[in-house]
Amino acid sequence: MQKKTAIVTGILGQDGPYLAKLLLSKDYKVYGMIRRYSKPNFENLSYLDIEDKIEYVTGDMTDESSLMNLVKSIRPDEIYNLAAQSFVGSSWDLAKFTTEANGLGVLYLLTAIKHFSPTTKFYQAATSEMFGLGNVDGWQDEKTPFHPRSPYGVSKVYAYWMTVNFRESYSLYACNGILFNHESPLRGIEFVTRKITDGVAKIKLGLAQELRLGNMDSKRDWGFAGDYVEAMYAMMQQEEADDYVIGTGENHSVREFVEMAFKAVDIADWETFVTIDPRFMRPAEVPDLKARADKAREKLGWQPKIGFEELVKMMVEADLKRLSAK
Ligand code: NAP
Ligand code: F7E
Repeated sequence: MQKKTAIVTGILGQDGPYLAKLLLSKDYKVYGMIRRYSKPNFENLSYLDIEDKIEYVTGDMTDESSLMNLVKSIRPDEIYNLAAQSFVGSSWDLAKFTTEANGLGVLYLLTAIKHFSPTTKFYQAATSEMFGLGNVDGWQDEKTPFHPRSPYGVSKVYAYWMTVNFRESYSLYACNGILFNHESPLRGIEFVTRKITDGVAKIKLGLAQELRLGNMDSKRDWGFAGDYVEAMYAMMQQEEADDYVIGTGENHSVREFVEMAFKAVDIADWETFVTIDPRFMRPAEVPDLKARADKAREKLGWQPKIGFEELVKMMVEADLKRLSAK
């Protein structure tokens, strides 16, 4: 039997490698889309030992013709669109690029599917940042109104509705995974969880004396990226395409994350190491996110396996190991 094929955009990021590993375990041929670099960084793929198992193809979310060519020449069974300017903090300074890559890029991909490969299934990496201030009694689910608070959130709302619209207009199998924050040892260093676990590991090893952070009060529903890619895959194997909220249903403040990370290295007087730095405050904040993922549990049979404490420990230990090896 012929292997199933999938294009994964954003293959070099955090989620790309976890998803690719899952697809490879299911015997897919995986095409990983990367931009044109003078020196690409395959570190996350080699961390999972799959660097040599991917077929790399060149494309850029801002370059319509590159996406058209890929869809036309590969005509894959599935496309997982994970590529994005995903750092909320930079999206005010890079508002146009963020809009083009995260918003228009999705329109280009959907249009390419419609014209050249209408049976290809499409997964869009939507996000809890679309909710922003929106909540119902402190929770967010598929029916909660969007009120994004950053150019990143706005760009993802555009992509979300374009995905829904192509599903409704052209009967494409196109779905949105509305994923809440998910983390891992592969998380980019500028995101708060990895910044904290890397900083705490450095302090423990005597390589740094302080950790500078912004808003310690905001709350996030943090899960493990390895669990969340299973939900992406499950969404693409249903009878009909649909949109799903994915999260743990438990949230914690940045302060609690910091406390837990220091606890993992047996440092009790953690407050002496933390400095609040206004440079890391945002023009508008998303204060509180908590997923009600009942639909995913009922329809996809999905639930997270790794809890908050285990996640923090996993990330701190990975950073200690990485830094000690240097
Ligand atoms: P990530 O680590 O930032 O990875 C994103 C990838 O997209 C990077 O490899 C980046 O390439 C690539 N990319 C950026 N601009 C591009 C462009 N113009 N053309 C092609 N590729 C481009 O993000 P992640 O955490 O894996 O998240 C995956 C997706 O899920 C993103 O769309 C993100 O917005 C969304 N999401 C993430 C979370 C989360 O908590 N992690 C939650 C909800 C939704 P370079 O390596 O070249 O920079
Ligand atoms: O911030 C606060 C910050 O940058 C989390 C992306 O994957 O998840 C991610 O977006 C919170 C915010 O992630 C620092 O103000 C305090 O309230 O780790 P973050 P994010 O903005 O939630 C969503 C679901 C996505 O879709 C995004 O792609 O932590 N915070 N001090 C800080 N944040 C950072 N980065 N650095 C600080 O020093």
